[in-house]
Amino acid sequence: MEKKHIILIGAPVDCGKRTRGCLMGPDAYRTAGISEAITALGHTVADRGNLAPAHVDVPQHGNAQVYKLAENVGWTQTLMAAAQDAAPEGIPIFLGGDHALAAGTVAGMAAYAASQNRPFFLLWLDAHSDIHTPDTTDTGNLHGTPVGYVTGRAGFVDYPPLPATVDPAHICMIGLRSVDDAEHAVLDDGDVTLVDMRKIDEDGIRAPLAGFLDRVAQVNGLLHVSLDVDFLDPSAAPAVGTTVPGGATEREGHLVMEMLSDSGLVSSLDLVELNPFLDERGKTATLMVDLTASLLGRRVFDRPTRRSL
Ligand code: 5AB
Ligand code: MN
Ligand code: MN
Ligand code: MN
Repeated sequence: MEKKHIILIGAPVDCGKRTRGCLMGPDAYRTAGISEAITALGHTVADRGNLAPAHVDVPQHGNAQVYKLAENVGWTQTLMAAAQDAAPEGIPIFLGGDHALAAGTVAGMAAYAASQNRPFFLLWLDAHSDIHTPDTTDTGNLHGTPVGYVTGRAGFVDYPPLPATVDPAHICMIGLRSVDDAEHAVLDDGDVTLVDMRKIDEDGIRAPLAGFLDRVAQVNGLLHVSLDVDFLDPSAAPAVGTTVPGGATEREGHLVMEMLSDSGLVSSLDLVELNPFLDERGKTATLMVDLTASLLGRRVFDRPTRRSL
């Protein structure tokens, strides 16, 4: 694999839901050896440390359930700028932090792609579709809304205006198994490519991902990958507040990452929803670091292993 410059950006976002602990995520990844794993593959790494959210004042949202709106808006502003700042220099990896952070990272990367006249694509690896708006969320937890924001849905009144919206036809969600009614209302007849667990069980995870990557490659797109810990089965990755049984296996996770690595298309990555307070002896943090290493070129053999190839 081509050697890259990797920029680690700590985003200890913990305001996207009521269960606390994701603020410890960036340091758990560092403790699990993320920098060392990346440099061992021959890439260079710059760790920019942890960011803090911009301070903003916003009125309470009309939906009284909405939790910590001001902090979410502040993080969105900060991370949108951080993504645009880092992207010209290398591949940013955003160390979360809960998934609310993707409102900023995805919006920032989409803005960068637009500035380069490159089409922007989003791969969403998650049990959930996270396409609520502050008006449709039942829980009020804004980590369930970043895809709603970046696709330009109405209702994000106090959020920064989007420099570039993400085309739903350029989004592929893999791993889905918990989608709310209000999310079905936008997804069922929409343009997002939806790969739920049934599809994975029937066809395998390779075919749908390969189809999406072909589409990105055909138009020389930039691809942002957002990896939610709960994409994985809780038996492999217990350190998450929103566990949903029946998720992707460790092996499926590695295959996805290896295919992404082979594609050479990935411009940026979110590692989100790790709650180290809920982990078992660092198992989940270590797996997330290993998956990142697969994405950046770690292999058992650096050549095809089948003799027929
Ligand atoms: B995650 C739920 N749809 O809106 C909601 O973990 C869960 O970032 C959102 O994918 C899960 O609260 C957000 C029930
Ligand atoms: Mn998520
Ligand atoms: Mn999720
Ligand atoms: Mn979650």
